[in-house]
Amino acid sequence: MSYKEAQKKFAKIGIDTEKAIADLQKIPISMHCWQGDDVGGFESVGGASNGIQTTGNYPGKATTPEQLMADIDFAMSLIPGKHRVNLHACYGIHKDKVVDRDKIGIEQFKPWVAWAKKNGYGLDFNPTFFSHPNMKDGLSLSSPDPKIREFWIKHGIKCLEIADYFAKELKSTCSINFWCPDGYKDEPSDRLGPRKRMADSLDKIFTKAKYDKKRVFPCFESKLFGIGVESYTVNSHEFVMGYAQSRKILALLDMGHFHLTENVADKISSFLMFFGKVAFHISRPVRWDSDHVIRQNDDLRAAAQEIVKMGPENFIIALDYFDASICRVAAWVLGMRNMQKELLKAMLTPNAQLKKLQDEGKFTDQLVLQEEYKNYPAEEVWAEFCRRNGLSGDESWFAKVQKYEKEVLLKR
Ligand code: RNT
Ligand code: ZN
Repeated sequence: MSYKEAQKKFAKIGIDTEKAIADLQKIPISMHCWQGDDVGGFESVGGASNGIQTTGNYPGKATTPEQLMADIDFAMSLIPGKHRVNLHACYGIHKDKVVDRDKIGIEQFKPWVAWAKKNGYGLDFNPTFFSHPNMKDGLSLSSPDPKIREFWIKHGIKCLEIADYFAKELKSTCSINFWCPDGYKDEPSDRLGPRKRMADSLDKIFTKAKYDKKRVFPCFESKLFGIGVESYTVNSHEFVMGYAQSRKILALLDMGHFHLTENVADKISSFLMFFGKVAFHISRPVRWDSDHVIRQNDDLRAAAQEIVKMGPENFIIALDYFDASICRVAAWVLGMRNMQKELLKAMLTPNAQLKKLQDEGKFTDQLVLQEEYKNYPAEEVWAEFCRRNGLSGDESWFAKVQKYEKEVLLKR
């Protein structure tokens, strides 16, 4: 089937494929730098630790800023549209001596900004509350030790200032996401104390930091449990919802941070109603929050459908996975394109018609059409979208990654 034929078929159910292509072009996705080096960063050679871990030892990972930037550029060249890059504080670029997290500043991020400007990327940011000796007993902002809290409060303040610098320099709003792995492996005796300390530390960060609220969007990410913190996480879903709502910041939903039977897509409309904007980590849990590359599965489809129905401009869409067992560049490109494909499929669904059927109580019609519309020729529209971006819609991007792998990645 040609694009023209697909266009006609969609037109019959009231879908304008040209509008879908134009709308998809406008959706930036924040691509996570940390898939490129297994959340390693440039402060030490130790790798990710203290509440975060990767599995796999696939060859070719980036170990210097230049390599990581080159890999991101290469991946971006195979992804249609203009996108953003999501950095973590541990990716600061240090000259001779590593500047500790409580003292980092724009100096360590100037090369990133220069690179982003050159390539037309927006930048998002994250303080790094892991892979550091000051994660005492697995706690950061909620530690009972005031010195430990003080260190991490300073880090949070510095990071908000760096985010403000990104937004100002790149003339593009910057979302900054706070995720702290704080929690306990076994049943704690006190569940309230750590949460009170967490709230107090965050309040200090948000009141002391100098940043422009119009261009910097702080987000706060919840998590049900983590490896090593199976019994209690300070920043549970309820804690995050309450804190974010009362302090007027955004709550961030990570698809991998809930019970596996929970429908994360169902949460989106409630978030939108009460926060106005939704920050999202698109990930794929497999048994635990194992950070596999996102696939075109039912969960991703459902999330994309909600994003499209609620208005993509109301979302901060960021990917978050880090598979160290496969080619990292392929992992980026595949995930980004999968996200875009699902957004496009959602745009090609006659949602107004289906909504009407729901409101009229015509549930048989709704079910039948929901299923039948899944098989409409979205691939043709995707291929056309890619063509207009100078790319091919099929798997031929992968041969290019394999060539890059042979010529660049495996020579490292
Ligand atoms: C971890 C959280 C968090 C991290 C990144 C690296 O469970 O999902 O978002 O993945 O900050
Ligand atoms: Zn996340």
